[in-house]
Amino acid sequence: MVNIQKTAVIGCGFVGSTIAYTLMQRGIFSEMVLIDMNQEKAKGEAMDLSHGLPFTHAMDIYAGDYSDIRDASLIIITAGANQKEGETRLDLVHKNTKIMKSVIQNIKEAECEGILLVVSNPVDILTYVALKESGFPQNRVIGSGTVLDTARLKYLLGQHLKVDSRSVHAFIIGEHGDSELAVWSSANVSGIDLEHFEEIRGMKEEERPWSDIYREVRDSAYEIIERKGATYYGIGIAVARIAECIVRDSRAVLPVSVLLSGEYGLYDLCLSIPAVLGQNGAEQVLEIELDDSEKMQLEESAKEINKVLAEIMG
Ligand code: 6V0
Repeated sequence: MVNIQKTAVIGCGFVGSTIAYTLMQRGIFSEMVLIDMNQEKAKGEAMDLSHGLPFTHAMDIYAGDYSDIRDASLIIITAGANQKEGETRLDLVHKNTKIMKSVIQNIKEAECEGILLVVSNPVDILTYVALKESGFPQNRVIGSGTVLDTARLKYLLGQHLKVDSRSVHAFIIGEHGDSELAVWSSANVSGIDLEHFEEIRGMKEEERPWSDIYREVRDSAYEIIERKGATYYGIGIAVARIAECIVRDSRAVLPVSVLLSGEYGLYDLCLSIPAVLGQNGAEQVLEIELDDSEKMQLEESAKEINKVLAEIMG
């Protein structure tokens, strides 16, 4: 039996502990188990977080092992090496594939029925590895994908257009990495296309910085890692948002990494695409309108992923 109010975080480094901290503040779970191969680290994080509980919500937070996650409704996987300065996400693939396979083996042995949410990078590749190794149905294995990149895009557009980023509707899709793309053709502010919104806000055409904004989104992780060594707050909040959609069965549309089975003419790979998220995980993968150039960019992104998949799954 799955306990909808129980989650597990596997990997308690910068990202896992920040996710745990964010989830604790949100009050969406009543039980959270932390697992790390460094058990003392998991224990230390659980102690530190628990000391904040008198100020937040009633819940149990503890360090555990795989026998504790059997009834968790959501298993969040952040175990693995992070990018070092100058490394791309795809550079991490060999070490993190090995780690993902061992984590999934443990999850399988625990006979979990919950949803797997992969956060470790390269996330699209590792979501595919998790899906194949677990044998879980495709709706139950998702990656955090470009939810964070999309938030970065909305934030930067909000700054440029001088509007609350929550009123901006736009997606980054494709690989959570260097080949991702912005879907400019349908980007809008509350139904008003960006160029018209710029006019309304009194901006001139020559000030239009779309390509700079795209580059800033794509390269954000490199910029942050160069300055502070790792990224974790943005992804912490992005993962909490995904968790909320699943636990509350809210059916929000977020660009998570999911298996494609013919959508956009692509098969048998995981890529970040808008999907309806609810208690069953990715309930439906959506085919949003793309213009010809966006379709081509998505195909190029899929090619990059397929090259790596051929290497590690072959
Ligand atoms: P970190 O701080 O080095 O933490 C990794 C943790 O994983 C450590 O505590 C390890 O002990 C633990 N670990 C390693 N192997 C295992 C194992 N087999 N079982 C259990 N625990 C294990 O890294 P950080 O937290 O910064 O990053 C974790 C992963 O998240 C990396 O792959 C990052 O690249 C990735 N990120 C993904 C993002 C996204 O948007 N999807 C964003 C930021 C980072």
